[in-house]
Amino acid sequence: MRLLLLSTPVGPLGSGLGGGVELTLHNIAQELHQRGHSLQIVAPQGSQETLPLVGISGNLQVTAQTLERDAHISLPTNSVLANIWEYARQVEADYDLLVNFAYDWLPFYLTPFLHRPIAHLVSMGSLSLAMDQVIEHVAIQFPGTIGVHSQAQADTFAFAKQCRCLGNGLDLSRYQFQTVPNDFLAWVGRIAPEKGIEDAIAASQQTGIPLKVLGAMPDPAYWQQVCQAYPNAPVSYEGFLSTQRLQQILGQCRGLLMTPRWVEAFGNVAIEALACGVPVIAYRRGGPAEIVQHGKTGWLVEPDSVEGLVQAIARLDQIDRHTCRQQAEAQYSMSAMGNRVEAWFNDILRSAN
Ligand code: HBI
Repeated sequence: MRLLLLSTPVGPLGSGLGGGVELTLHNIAQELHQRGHSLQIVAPQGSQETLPLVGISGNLQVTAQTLERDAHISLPTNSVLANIWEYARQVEADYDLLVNFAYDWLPFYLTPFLHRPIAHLVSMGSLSLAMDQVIEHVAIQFPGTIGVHSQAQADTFAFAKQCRCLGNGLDLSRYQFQTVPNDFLAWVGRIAPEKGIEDAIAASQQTGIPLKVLGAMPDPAYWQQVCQAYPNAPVSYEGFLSTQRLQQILGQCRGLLMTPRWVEAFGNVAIEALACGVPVIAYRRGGPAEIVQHGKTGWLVEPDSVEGLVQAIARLDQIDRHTCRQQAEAQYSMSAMGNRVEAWFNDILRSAN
């Protein structure tokens, strides 16, 4: 297939501004290139990518999760999103399929105006009425072209049944399996209210087991406030690390705690832990609840229950760390994800011709 991959407009690839979708786009591109498909990535100027890439200038888009549910659609002047899709309109005839990674109104609205089929990989759950409406319109008019990462994410939309669940995938060769853990737990993610770090810290204070916190800290004041609430908790902040450093520390821990307050669309961190052989304790909420195999590769806990976390921590030793790595290899490798994505693209092309 000849594929045109259109990236998120919130930041250049490699800047981290695009969050999980940067890694998802790169992994899908890498794997499909490996399989002999020809592809071109289109992304904001300044993007880092080893594969063929066109950098587009213009002003970045505001991130969707900071908006209110009734927010109007907005575009800055000289919008990089609009410029990306003007480029797509000019070159679409050279490709069989366009793949949209942006969680933005414009690509969905433009879908009927373009001539080539478009696969939309939706990276988050329902966030606003305007986005729900425009995605639903495409889901109905172009059946099978809306991809999501988990059923829980799909269920946040009225058109859940029209969504194609793709899971996600990682380059597992970057994650080393570690058999014998040290005596500490880990929490990994952006330190923000929707991630529920307070509960993980409370569990660490109750069990007395040290907790290592890894991830971006967008708001240090929030972190201070959380630490003051739990002065005796044995918690240490390790920083926002590269994958190499992250997996080194993550692989040594007895278990990963996932305490999301919101519906995580997927939970890449859960499969990073499994790849290192680390059991995952997660609230039974969102994507992580579909990843963790209760009692086999971790424990699913009553949402927002610190007591539940504490009881699950006591049962971590019942989990075989080899089983964790095996699940990552079976379901979340580049080839497993590549099979799901390639099948999705083939189905779209088949129904488009
Ligand atoms: N916001 N407007 C907008 N567009 C995106 O593509 C987008 C976003 N916020 C976050 C995001 N993409 C990615 O971090 C997802 O992986 C969550």
